[in-house]
Amino acid sequence: TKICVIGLGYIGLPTSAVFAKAGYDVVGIDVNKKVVDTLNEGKIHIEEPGLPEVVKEAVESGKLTASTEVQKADVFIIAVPTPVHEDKTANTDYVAKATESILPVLEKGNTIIVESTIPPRTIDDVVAPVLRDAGWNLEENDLYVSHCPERVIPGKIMEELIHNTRVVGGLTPEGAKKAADVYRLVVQGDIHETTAVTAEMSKLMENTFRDVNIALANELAKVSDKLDVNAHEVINFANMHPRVNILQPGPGVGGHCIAVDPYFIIEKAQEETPLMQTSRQINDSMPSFVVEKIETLTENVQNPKIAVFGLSYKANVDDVRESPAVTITRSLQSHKKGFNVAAHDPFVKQDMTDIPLHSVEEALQDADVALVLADHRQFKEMDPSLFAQFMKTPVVLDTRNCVPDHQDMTLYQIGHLTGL
Ligand code: SAJ
Repeated sequence: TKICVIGLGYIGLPTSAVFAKAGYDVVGIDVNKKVVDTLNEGKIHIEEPGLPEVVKEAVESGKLTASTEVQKADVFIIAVPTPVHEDKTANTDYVAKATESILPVLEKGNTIIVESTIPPRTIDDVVAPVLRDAGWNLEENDLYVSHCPERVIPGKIMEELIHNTRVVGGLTPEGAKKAADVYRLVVQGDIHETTAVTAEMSKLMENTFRDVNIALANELAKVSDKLDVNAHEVINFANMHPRVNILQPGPGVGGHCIAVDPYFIIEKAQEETPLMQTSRQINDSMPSFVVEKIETLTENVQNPKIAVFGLSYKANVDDVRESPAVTITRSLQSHKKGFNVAAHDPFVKQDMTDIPLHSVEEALQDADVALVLADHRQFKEMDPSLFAQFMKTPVVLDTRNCVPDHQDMTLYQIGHLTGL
């Protein structure tokens, strides 16, 4: 079995590596020559625990190669981005282009799997027409077409790729079966076969479920602020109920999945989705809620210095895409109050953002407020006496409920702002 993976990003690259490691011939395709060259040297351009070792081994064994040109294969896995347009509708152009790109090399009996997250009916209405226009009879299974949404969480991709349950939706039942057989080569979790549109909707509902539930936690944080209640205690007690699991409030929802995917459903069913739409608004309102709290904390200070801890969208990753921490930092930088912002992040590297990065000590030196925006393990394990040691006034606003408290500092949390 030869596999051609289109798109060498956070999904395509680990997927290529896993199949190659299992002994299959894999060629990874990317439009970016630098990404291709890096991979052919046995190195990678993204950060993900466990991935560098597997890629190195796979490239050295000759099972994994990369190219900018598609090649003949038995199986094509499409893992290209589906960004959103300005109006939040999905841009499926990359999926369509990837499908077009394989037309010259397709052969009867090939299996085509789209892993990219796509709006409901994209396989039926975008992917299939490209193939039909090229003369393939999909109803007769000239080609086996399916959607198998990726479900891995950044930071644990290598583990989840193997162990997660997969849902495979075929354009035809035979298409689903063929794709399931492909994943059975490496996946140890269960594999369920269904229709393409059901697989599309299942994936989108997983991320929407999470978005709506985080919105509920964020709404609770705002209510708790108004009523002067500790939301973290409330969550703790409520979650002792056997059927309740409230998530954690925070500075907002980031990443390129959960903050985006609900819109793929909303665009197809505007009238029917008030809950999904409101949840997006609540989560998007959190950065300005945080900035307002910083304004209150620095009311009587001229040009306050804010030490920002964490720029990535969540704990222990370097990904700054759609990060609420970046939104908050930029809004402080351009604020009329003239904040002096000094950011620190142990994962994010300087070439990933134009926000200047500093060491812990530099960021804290003479700061008026420390603002914690990511629950990185380094912050959880940090010696909290550092705040009092370096800051002008040891006031900490922790939006992730992660920094240990200390007698020499004043700690506020999103969800527990008593005294503010
Ligand atoms: N967040 C909170 N409170 C919480 C949990 C998360 O504020 O209680 C925030 C995070 O800080 C982050 C955002 O939500 O900013 C999303 O983080 P996440 O860890 O929930 O999810 P992602 O975006 O890293 O990955 C999700 C996963 N989906 C689900 O868990 C349903 C992953 O399995 C998917 O594969 C991935 O989206 C994807 O690619 O779609």
